[in-house]
Amino acid sequence: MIGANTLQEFVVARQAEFAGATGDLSRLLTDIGTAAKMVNRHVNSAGLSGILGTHQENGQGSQNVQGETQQKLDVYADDTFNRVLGSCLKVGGIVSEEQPSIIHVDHSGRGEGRGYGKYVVCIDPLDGSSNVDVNISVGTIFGIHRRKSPLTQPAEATDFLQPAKDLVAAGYVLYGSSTMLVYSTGCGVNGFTFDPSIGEFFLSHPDMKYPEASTVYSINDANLDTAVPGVKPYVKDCRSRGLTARYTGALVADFHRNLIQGGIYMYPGSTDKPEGKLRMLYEAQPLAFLANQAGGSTRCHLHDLLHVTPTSLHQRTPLFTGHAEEVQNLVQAMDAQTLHV
Ligand code: AFP
Repeated sequence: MIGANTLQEFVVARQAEFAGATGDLSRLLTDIGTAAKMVNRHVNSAGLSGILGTHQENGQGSQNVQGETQQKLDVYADDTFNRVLGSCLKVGGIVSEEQPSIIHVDHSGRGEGRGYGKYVVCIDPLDGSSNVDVNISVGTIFGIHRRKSPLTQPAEATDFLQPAKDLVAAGYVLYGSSTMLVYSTGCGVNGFTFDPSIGEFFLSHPDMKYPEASTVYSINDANLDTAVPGVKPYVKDCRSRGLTARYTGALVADFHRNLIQGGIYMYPGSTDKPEGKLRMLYEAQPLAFLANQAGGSTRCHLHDLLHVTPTSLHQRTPLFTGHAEEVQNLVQAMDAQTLHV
């Protein structure tokens, strides 16, 4: 793809490969790139700009709909993505980790024929935000569905509650030692690195695929004893095969490393939390879509997560994602335990 070096050039060049493409999705993807640059600027200067720490409301720490303490940067990232996506004419609704219900985006006051956009976006604006205060990587995760409900009406929950296999695009931004935007529209996975001196994302990781062999497994070791049967013996097996453990506590960072180095990410259900911790719509589904496009696979417990239809907006799910062979090894270990129960 000669000449298609910036994110915007690449998105537009790829659009030309789809007969009948209108450019609407391209516009939306480049808007996500713009919002990512704004959040990136704040994340990178957080220690200097007084934006570290928890968000306060009426002198008290605020919590999001999940009951988690909100960081100042959570609130900034949420506001920024909602503002940018809300002004994109292609967006008809947003579901954010930080908001209790659907944010309806109505463009009817903005000119004739404009109502509600044809795409809905599921977003975790700042994943792993508890890492911010200790200067470790954080990320943004997004998934985009085409609406099913009429465009003359506000988006409905069913527009968001679609299986991951039906996403039209998904991706993440990793605010790390460098900032990267990685996305897929279902024709492979491509990664772009932000050059702060120019203010652009440039194609740096074309056609990302899991390597042949895995070297890493990622799990919160503190949860191992309570994890569903099969996970602990599988981790023991990983150790005996020489895989090394890596876990940052930011899903985007762990997923990205495992995609590049080969590995598996696990956040299982446990005896006290059978659904685990991670959110289906704006964490698990977009990453499952990307893993599949990169030759990997994803399970929520024993089911292929790509085919699961969510039932609620803030649903949680166990998540096992990464190198297809490792996911298969894990499934076999879980199967074996289930058979012995
Ligand atoms: P926060 O955004 O609240 O920090 O949660 C991050 C996260 O959802 C995901 O990015 C991590 O993989 C996971 O939680 C880490 O959870 P544990 O701290 O329970 O391991």
